[in-house]
Amino acid sequence: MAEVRPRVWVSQPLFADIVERLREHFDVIDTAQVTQHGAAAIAVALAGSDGALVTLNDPIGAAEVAGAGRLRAIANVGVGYNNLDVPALTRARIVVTNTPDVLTETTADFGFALMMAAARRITEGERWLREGQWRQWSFETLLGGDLHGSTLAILGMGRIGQGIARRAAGFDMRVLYHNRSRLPDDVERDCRAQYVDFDTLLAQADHLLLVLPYSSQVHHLVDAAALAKMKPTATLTNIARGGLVDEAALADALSAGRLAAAGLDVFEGEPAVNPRLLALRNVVLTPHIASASLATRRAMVSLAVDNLIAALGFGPDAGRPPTPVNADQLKR
Ligand code: 8YV
Repeated sequence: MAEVRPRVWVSQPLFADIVERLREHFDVIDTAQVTQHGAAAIAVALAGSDGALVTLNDPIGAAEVAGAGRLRAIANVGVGYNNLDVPALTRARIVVTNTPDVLTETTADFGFALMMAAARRITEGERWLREGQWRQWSFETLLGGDLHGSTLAILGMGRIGQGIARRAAGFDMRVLYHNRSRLPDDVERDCRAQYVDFDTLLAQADHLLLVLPYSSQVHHLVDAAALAKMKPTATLTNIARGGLVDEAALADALSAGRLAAAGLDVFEGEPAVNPRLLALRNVVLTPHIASASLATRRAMVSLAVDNLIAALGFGPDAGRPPTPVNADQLKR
């Protein structure tokens, strides 16, 4: 009788040469085009699968896995995994993995770039020039805020936050941070960062950067009240998740001059963007590309493939995926 190979579902096109490695062990059901799968389609794809390689486009919870009796592992391509209901997947005894570390430096680079673009009005200036509005050089055109010597405020001081703090030393910035828990002294020293409470972080920020994981507990953490505590000359940059910011309150603050500028790589309803933000000049908008260098996106897929192979009991790390999310919970 022919051997029955486990089956895995790859939800999006993800570097075919890397995904190819899955075929050594599994039958692979891949996806030729970027697809916004609905809940029913995800449930059907998971129903006959032993594992899945998914991205932030693919929300998966109890309903999607209810009929997936064979499903043992979901490898998310991304460090953030708020698309997955991890408690529900853990209850269903499904291993969840993510892709930390490999994207830290690339994402920190981008956070810095976005913050600089917002503060120094780079995309606004480019648009103005392309619109043919630059008719004469003038001393007071597009005056922005400085990065060097300013106060960088980082909300969420995990790996990416620390990467941004280390970059700030080169710009002679004072670094403040707020985090669920304070970092050990040696890490604070290494990052030259000082822990402050949330309100102090808001009040003292010249440039506030959001780098914390999203969960329902921090939904709209940056709301009208938080924005009102910031300096009108400050900027806000979000490379974490759109749901952290009340976009209507942000648009109010930006249009009223109560905040100088914003840099946003993530949006609450992405890929839809709040039309009020689209209409504002003092916001730099990018389509969730903070980790999108070629090398890093390839490294993310490679790590996710390693995770899936190992989680399904194959390869050199069989049974021990390199970067599990719920290994401790599953042991209980
Ligand atoms: C990914 C991200 O591109 O890693 C994350 O959390 O937001 C991005 O780097 C995205 O998650 C792809 O699924």
